[in-house]
Amino acid sequence: MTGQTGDLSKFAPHATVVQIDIDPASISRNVPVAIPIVETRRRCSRNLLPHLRKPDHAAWVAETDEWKRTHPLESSREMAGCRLQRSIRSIAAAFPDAIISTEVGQNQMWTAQYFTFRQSRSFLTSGGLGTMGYGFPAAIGAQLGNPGRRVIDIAGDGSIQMNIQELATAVSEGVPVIVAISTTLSWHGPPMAGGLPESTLTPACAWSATRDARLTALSHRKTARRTRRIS
Ligand SMILES: Cc1ncc(C[n+]2csc(CCOP(=O)(O)OP(=O)(O)O)c2C)c(N)n1
Ligand SMILES: [Mg+2]
Repeated sequence: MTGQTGDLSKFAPHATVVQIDIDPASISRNVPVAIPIVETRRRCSRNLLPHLRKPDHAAWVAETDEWKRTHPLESSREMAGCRLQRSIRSIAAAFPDAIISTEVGQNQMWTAQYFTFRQSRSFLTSGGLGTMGYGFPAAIGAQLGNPGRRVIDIAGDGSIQMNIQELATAVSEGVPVIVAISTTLSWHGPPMAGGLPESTLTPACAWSATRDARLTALSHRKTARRTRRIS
């Protein structure tokens, strides 16, 4: 709740807000909460988990199934010019059992849609208040925890720069993660005065922005070579 909540007076108007925080000073700091709980996460989870009921999502799943039917992903012919999406499909074909992390942006959205995951608990992505720079350290952690699996960070050319210094960690620790960096021409940024030109919001423009996406895979070995060359 300390992040971007927009107009606070309109924040979740019908919700009963429960805030769990170890710091009493943070309770109701931004949004008035109905139920404050000052507790450590561990103790709180331990006490709350036994009371959770398994939710029934059948209606929601049926609704999303209907959306998938009425708005399917574009056919491969339609995405012929879209190299980023095709590259993600290629990565999925080459490494179908990989653990995938992403950064934030198109790299994340297209990966979520075009990487066909065969195993659960294999997708690490910073949803919600998504944080650029998440994917690479997440990949390093996943690789350390799963030495037998291929781990790939599908990154954007912007986000990778947030934690690119961790290449040194990957090399010095011998962590063989792959980083696939997509180079896009799309525009991101805070809202411009007067809003974005309408054309940049159209799907046609999104396609043309990704037409020029190029994907570069930096393997650990190449990275090590480069690092040696630099040092
Ligand atoms: C730390 C941080 N700063 C800013 C943002 C806002 N933001 C979301 S996506 C994005 C651009 C990401 O660019 P890139 O990594 O190249 O991804 P692409 O969309 O090109 O795949 C920005 C600035 C953010 N989510 N996190
Ligand atoms: Mg980019």
